[in-house]
Amino acid sequence: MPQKILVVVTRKLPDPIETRMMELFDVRLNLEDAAMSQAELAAAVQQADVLVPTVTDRIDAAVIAAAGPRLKLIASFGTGVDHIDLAAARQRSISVTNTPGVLTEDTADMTMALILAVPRRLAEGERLVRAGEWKGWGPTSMLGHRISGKRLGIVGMGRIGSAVARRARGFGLAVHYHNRRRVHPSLEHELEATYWESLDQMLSRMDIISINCPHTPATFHLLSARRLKLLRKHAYIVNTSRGEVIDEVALTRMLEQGELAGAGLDVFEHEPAINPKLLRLDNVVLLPHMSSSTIEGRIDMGEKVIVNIKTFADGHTPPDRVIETMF
Ligand code: 8YV
Repeated sequence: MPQKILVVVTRKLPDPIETRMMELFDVRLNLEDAAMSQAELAAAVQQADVLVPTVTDRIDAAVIAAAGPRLKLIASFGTGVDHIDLAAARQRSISVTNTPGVLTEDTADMTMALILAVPRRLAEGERLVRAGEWKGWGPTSMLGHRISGKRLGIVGMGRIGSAVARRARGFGLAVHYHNRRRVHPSLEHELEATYWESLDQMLSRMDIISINCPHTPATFHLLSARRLKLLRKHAYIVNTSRGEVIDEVALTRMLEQGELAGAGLDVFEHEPAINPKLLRLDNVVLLPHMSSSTIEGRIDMGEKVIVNIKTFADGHTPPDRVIETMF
């Protein structure tokens, strides 16, 4: 019988995925789910044929340099690949795959939840009730802002951005977007979306901004201090992509000083650390990077990882191969 390939998984995955992996591969699981250090990652890639990392692992040039001759595939559990040095992997002829598509709807749902939660002060209201401080209904108490009829500016009209746009239309929002490339006219028509070639121009005219682009060297601090200043004082910003896309220090300062109405953040620049100043603000909703956290989504992601590994091991191009020029 041919020897099974050695697959090292860096975090605890859903049980059905781990069970299937044990059937198919010689798999090293992380049942305790303790995050691996850089040294442990380097040791893992010295022996493995395939590494299955997640967003919490930094697969940098040093880890890739430590890879043994057997390592041929990094099959990441997740869509974003900003935690992997793709150029270093390419130089070592190590393929990289991700899990696109299967977390689109879940992430868009959570984006929409934040788009509703911040202007309608949902978390603030919940805190008030739990603190036992609610004194009863009042005609001017807990007033938020109406969603319907407002302008939503989507930064990054890929799969997730489009799924957010579909939901937003149902809530009466006018959809605007900025993307590196204008999307196909049929999609623009379906979403009744207005394209802004200039991000600056779009930012200065929106009521709500949703960040849905990947984090790449080109989008690091895309929402820089200068660009954040273009936003209107009554605007809200929601981020379910990557913290690095927004200059978090500048954003926090503006929220503190009332130069922005509020923010809904599921991701942060230095996760899991959160700027303590953000924690003190009432007009922000802060989530622990959970936009794609559904059991269905996690199982689908695991299935994709398995298919990518199997296809690769069988000598074919895995369906979700990532190449640098995609980003
Ligand atoms: C994933 C994400 O859960 O897929 C992504 O890019 O940000 C998350 O929603 C995470 O990456 C798992 O590794």
